Amino acid sequence: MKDLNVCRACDSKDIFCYLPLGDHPAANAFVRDGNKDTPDLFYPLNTIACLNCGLIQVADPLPSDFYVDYVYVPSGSTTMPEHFRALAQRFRAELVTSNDQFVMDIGCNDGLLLAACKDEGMNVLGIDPSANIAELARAKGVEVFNQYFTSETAKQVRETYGAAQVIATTNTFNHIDNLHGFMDGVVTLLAEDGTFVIEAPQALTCVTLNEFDTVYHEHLSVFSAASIAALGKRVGLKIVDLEELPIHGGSMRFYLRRSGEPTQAVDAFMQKEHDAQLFSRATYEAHADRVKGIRRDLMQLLERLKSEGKSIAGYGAPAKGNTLLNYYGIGPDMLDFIADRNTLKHGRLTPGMRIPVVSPEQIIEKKPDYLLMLAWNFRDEILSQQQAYLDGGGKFIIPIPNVEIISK
Ligand code: DWN
Repeated sequence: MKDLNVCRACDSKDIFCYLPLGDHPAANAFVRDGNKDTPDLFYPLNTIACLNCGLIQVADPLPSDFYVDYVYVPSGSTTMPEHFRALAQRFRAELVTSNDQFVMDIGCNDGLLLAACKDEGMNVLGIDPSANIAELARAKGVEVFNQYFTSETAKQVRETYGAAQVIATTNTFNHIDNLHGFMDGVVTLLAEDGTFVIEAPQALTCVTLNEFDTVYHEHLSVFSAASIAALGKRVGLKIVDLEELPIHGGSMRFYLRRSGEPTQAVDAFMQKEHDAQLFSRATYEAHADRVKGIRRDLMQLLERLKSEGKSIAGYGAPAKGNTLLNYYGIGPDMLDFIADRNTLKHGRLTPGMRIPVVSPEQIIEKKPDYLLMLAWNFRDEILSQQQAYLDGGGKFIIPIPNVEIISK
């Protein structure tokens, strides 16, 4: 297992582990029926902060072919298709000036963003290593270069397809161990006046809203604006604009180009990170204390409800849910099942705590008294979708940013 001796973004040695989460299985390694007798592989999960650039990071233990058989698709919510349609419209309006220019999406998954770009009349190419998910993108008419993105594949793509006017990467940049090699590939592939667009969860909300569960072996990094600036500077790119996004508990979208004046939003957000003390050890120690406080409150609540004979299940089987369940030690003795809409997860067990994942119909059938909402980042969508459950007297427990009970 590789240790992290210097920061993955800025090479600083001023890094420290503020939240050792113990040994965890890979958060998306949902156990197939046929593998129930095979023990899970566990890896240390130590959350580390860089006090120089504010990058939150973990060491990368996952096997190199981990993403070839993948279960996550963004289409499991109604929020994401709308989100990507708006992004495609911004590309059309501001970044792509002619139809022969390419929009490339690294980690294109099921092609949700590129399909929206095609609808806007743009030329698109997806780059993604996951063989099974790439088929979903191709079914949407999106061509996929089915490989990991490295500085080597960047050369191949450029030779075959030419330069990219826009290179997008959404919820993938945080999966990359060799960020420097990735950035070298980006500047190889990017047109001279092209734009590199990074969308990923942000460090500031991760720390201030106690979102410790969004850090797991797949999510090697949670980015501050300062860490993105450091990565860009190394290859001659600078942040010219950025947006704060409410999705996934708080994300950022960064626009990087070789030249151009940064908008005011860039300086304003950099100042916000300083004002929030994102480069001070005390900020992370306070976060770790709050995370332990949530454990105390949540476990006391679950144990009391169980002692009162209440039935409890889970709603949403996100990867982040497995960080929470494994760190807090919540298993099938506490949650009868976890309901999730993503059929790729049905009939599987959650990694580590081995709780069965079922279709949401089971909620109507089994009528659990309480549902622990592990997909808390889709709180509003789930509460409106599950109104009938609430009307029937069911209650939700929301664990992040603080333990809360929601009833009718
Ligand atoms: O970067 C990543 C993020 C974007 O997505 C990946 N590395 C892994 C994945 O993380 P996650 O699994 O924590 O993501 P989500 O999108 O928070 O997962 C939500 C889960 O909840 C999905 O399995 C779908 C499910 N869901 C549901 O059953 N009913 C979601 C909604 C909105 C619903 O109504």
